[in-house]
Amino acid sequence: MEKAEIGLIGLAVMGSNLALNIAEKGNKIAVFNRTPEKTDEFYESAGDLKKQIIPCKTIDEFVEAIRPPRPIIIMIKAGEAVDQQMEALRPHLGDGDIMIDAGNANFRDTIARFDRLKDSKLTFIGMGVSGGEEGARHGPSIMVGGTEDSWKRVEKVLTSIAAKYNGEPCVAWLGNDGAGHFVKTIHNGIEYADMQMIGEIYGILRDGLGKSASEISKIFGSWNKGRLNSYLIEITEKVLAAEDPVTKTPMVDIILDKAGQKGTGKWSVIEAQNMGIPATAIEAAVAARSLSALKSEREAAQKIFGASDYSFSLPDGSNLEKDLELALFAAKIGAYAQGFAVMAEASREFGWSLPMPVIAKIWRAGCIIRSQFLDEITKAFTDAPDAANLIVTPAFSAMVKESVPALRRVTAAALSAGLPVPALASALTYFDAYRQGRGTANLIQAQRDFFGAHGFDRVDGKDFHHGPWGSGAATF
Ligand code: NBP
Repeated sequence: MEKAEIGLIGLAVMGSNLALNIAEKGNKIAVFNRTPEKTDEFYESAGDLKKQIIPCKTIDEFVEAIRPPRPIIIMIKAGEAVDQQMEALRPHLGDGDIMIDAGNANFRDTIARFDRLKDSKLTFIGMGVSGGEEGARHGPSIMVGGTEDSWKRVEKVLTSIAAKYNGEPCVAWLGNDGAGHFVKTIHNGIEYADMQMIGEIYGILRDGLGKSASEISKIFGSWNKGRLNSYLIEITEKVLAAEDPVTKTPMVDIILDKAGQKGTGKWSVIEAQNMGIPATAIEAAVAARSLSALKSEREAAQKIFGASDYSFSLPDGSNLEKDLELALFAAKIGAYAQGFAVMAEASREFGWSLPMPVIAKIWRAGCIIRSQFLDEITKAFTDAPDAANLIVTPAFSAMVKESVPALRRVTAAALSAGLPVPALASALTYFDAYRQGRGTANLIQAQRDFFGAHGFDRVDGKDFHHGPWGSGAATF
C-alpha cells in the first residue's frame, strides 16, 4: 500500500478538519485517535476523500503507514495530553521523524519539548494554527517553529493546505523551537484587543447613541467596505443582523454579557510584561473580559452607583460615523503596534530573528484577525525593516496623524458619558506616552531615590546621582 505523506493524531474538531484539508489537497494521510471509535466515525464521514486517508487503530499501524522521515501532527487538547501522547509515540519512531504539536501550546512548553528531543534522533515542531474549524478545513494561517530541516520536510504539505492571499500561502517557518507558538500567542492577544475595541465602539453606538442591533450592523457593514475591512468586522455585521429563533429579537440582545479569558490571551500579556514591553491595549482587552465575567458584582455595583446616562456627543461639526470608524482604526493601529513590538523583543530575547513582514503576510488570510490592514503592515515593515515601532514607519505615522484626533474625540466623549472604553483609551494613551519626548518618570526616579537611595541619571550627564533629600534613604 502507498505510504502516507504525513500522519495526524487527534480527530476532534480541529484535527478532523485539518486531516480532510490535507487529504483534499492530494496528500495521503494516516490518522489515529486515542478513542478508536472516533477514527471510524471520521473515516466513514470522509466521503470521496476516503481514498486519501489511512485510518489506524494502533500506534504501530499508524507509524508503519507513514513514509519516513515521518511528520506527525498532534492536534489534541493542549497541555499534559500532548506530553502523554508524545511519550506514547516516541518508542515507535525512527531517525529524523518529526512530532508536530499543532495545538494551542504555551511556547515555553514548546521550547521544553523541543529541548527534550534535541539530542535524540527525533525532532519537534511547534505549529500555531489559526482560523478555527473553518480555517482548519479550508485553509488556516500556519506559524511554524522548529529546525529549518524539519520545516523543509513539511513545507510542501503545509503550503498546500494553508490559506492563500492573492495566491501567496499563509504559512511560514518563523524560527527555532517556540517561535511559531509564540507568534500564535501574540496573534491571539491582538485578536482579543481587536474584538474588545469593536465591542467598545458597539457599546457607544448601543448605549451612547441608542442605536438598534440592526442599525449598528449596517454601520459595521459600511465600514467593512473601507479601511476597516476585515473578517472580524464582517462577522460583527453578521452577528448584529442575526435574529434569535426563539424570541425573534436580535440575537446579540439576549446573549449574556460575560466572556472568559484563558490561555493565549493571558500569556500574551504575561510575556509582554516579562519582557518589559508595553502592550496596554491587549492588557486592557484581557482585563475587560475578566471584568465582564464579574456579572453579579457589576449588577450589585450598578444598584449602588446607578448607571451613567451614557449621553454621548461629539463636538459640533463632527461626522459621527466617520469619527467612530477612524477612532477604531487608530486604536487598532495601537494594538497591532504593541503586538509587533512584543514579537520584536521576543525575537531578540529568544534568538529567533522573527521576520515581521512575513508574519504580517501570513496573517492576511486564514486567521481570525485577517484583514486588508495586514497587507499595509507587510508593506510598512518591508519598506522600514529597522523601524522601532509600527507607528513610526512612514506609512503608519501618516495614518496615525490622520486618525488619532478622531480617537481622542471619541474616547473623550465616551469617558465623559461614563461609557467604558478601556482598550480605546489604552491605545490613545499609548500614542500620547510614546510620542512624549519628556515624560514624568523623572519624578518616579526622584521618589525612588528618596525612599531607597536608588540613584538616577541626570539630563546634564553630571556625575552626581542622588537628590538633596538627606542621606538618600527614607527614615521611618
Ligand atoms: P480538544 O482540545 O477538544 O481535544 C480533543 C482531542 O484530544 C481528542 O482527539 C481527544 O481524544 C484528544 N486527547 C485528549 Br482530550 N487527551 C488525550 C491524551 N491524553 N492522549 C491522546 N489524545 C488525547 O480538540 P480541538 O478543539 O480539536 O483542539 C485541538 C487543539 O487545537 C487544542 O490545542 C486547541 O486549543 C487548538 N485550537 C483549537 C481551535 C478551535 O477553534 N477549536 C482553534 C485553534 C487551535 P479522545 O477522542 O480519545 O478523547
